[in-house]
Amino acid sequence: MPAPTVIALVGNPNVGKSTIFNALTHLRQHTGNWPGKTVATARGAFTYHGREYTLVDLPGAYSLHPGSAEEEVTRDYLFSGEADVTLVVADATCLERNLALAVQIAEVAWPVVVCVNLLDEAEKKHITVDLAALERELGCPVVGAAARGGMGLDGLRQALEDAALHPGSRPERFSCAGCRDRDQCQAAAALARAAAITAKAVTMDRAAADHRDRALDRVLTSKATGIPVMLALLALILWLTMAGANVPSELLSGLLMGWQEPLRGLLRGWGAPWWLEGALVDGMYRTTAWVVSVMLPPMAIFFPLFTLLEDAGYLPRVAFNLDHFFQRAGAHGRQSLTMCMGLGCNACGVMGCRIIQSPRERLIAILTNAFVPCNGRFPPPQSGKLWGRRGLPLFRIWTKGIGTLSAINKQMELVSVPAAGLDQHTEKRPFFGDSEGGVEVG
Ligand SMILES: Nc1nc2c(ncn2[C@@H]2O[C@H](COP(=O)(O)OP(=O)(O)OP(=O)(O)O)[C@@H](O)[C@H]2O)c(=O)[nH]1
Ligand SMILES: [Mg+2]
Repeated sequence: MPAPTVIALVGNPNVGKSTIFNALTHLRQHTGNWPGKTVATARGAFTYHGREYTLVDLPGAYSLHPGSAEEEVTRDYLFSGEADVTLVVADATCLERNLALAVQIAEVAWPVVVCVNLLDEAEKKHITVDLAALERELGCPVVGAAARGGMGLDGLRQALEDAALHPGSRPERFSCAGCRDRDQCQAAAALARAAAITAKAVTMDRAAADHRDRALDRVLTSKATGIPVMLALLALILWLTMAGANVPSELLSGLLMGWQEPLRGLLRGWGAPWWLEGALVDGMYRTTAWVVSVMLPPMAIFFPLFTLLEDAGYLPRVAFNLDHFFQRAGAHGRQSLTMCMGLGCNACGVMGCRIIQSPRERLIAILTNAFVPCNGRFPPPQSGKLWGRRGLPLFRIWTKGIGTLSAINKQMELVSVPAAGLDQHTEKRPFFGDSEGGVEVG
């Protein structure tokens, strides 16, 4: 049996690589509406026309000259030469920036297939992509897709098979032998080429395309309304999590605690000694029942609500709104998101710190996440009040957490690892920018 054909899945962040990976392999890689979710390679397999394929989902990259650890992972994998075919996923709504990477990749890897994803979003933004013109200009197969709805996936499988069986010849390579800074020269040439190709293959009604996004961004990220809207939204989520969880918490607690005596009776009936009964019922069972009834309902409310905000593309706006304040404490705006996650569960909050690129700021976020009270440390569920007698300790823990964050950050300033600004986002529905748009903080 021949070895599986290895396909590398590359592209800018948040263009739908993992969505395509999941659709082809039927696995469940994390997808979400912000850049930088995939931080390490993931592998999956699928079969098409009896041939086996291994798909490698790589972290998003803007260029082959890495500016972050994730880009390094992608670059190193591509240069390892393991992949037989490279699938470049591009966002149809901001093709120019995406093509710059595709052009660079075609220089170092072959055969290449380009998948222009998010055609549904492009249509909504009155952007038309001429796939045939793109194919002509790039010199490699180009497939259109809207992967979330499953559109174009059959064509993609076929194009991958064709590329694996008949790689064709690589287009002429760009030469910059005489240049002093080869990397910069290649990057500039790729950008110029991408701009020229986009001009030939993409038509857009810019005013219509930007109207809704700009209007939303004016409300959600402006100085006057951005912070109040954000505070109101986060307060609502917190209130729903704490007050709303009381009802299922009490129900669960009543149900699970009610099983204690029957369980005790069962053990006594079997003649279990008193110490075993105590260890099993008063120790293991009661603790588990307590933890489940206290922690499960808030988590079951908080995480879906947070996911809704994520899928709506609102979370990067929160990071953007708070970046200025966090920078004053020597931290990164994205830390606000990991601190929010910490409210649900500190373990998830710490794991989420992977989204912060700078090692120094990531370390700060990890060390200080424990000062955000997770729902296990919230006031007892019966209170349901944030600011009541029982709510006061929560507020105190919070303020202490923020105080400690500043203090630790001051110490961390001694660690001379450069900090990184927020990168440019391209969130999908309901608002996401194009190559000139999006949220950018230097
Ligand atoms: N409307 C629409 N949304 C899509 C499509 N493909 C992916 N998405 C959404 O785009 C967002 C990003 O998708 P991912 O698959 O996580 O993107 P990625 O390229 O793996 O992102 P990183 O791992 O961060 O680089 C998610 O919210 C997806 O649901 C599509 O064809 N149409
Ligand atoms: Mg991904």
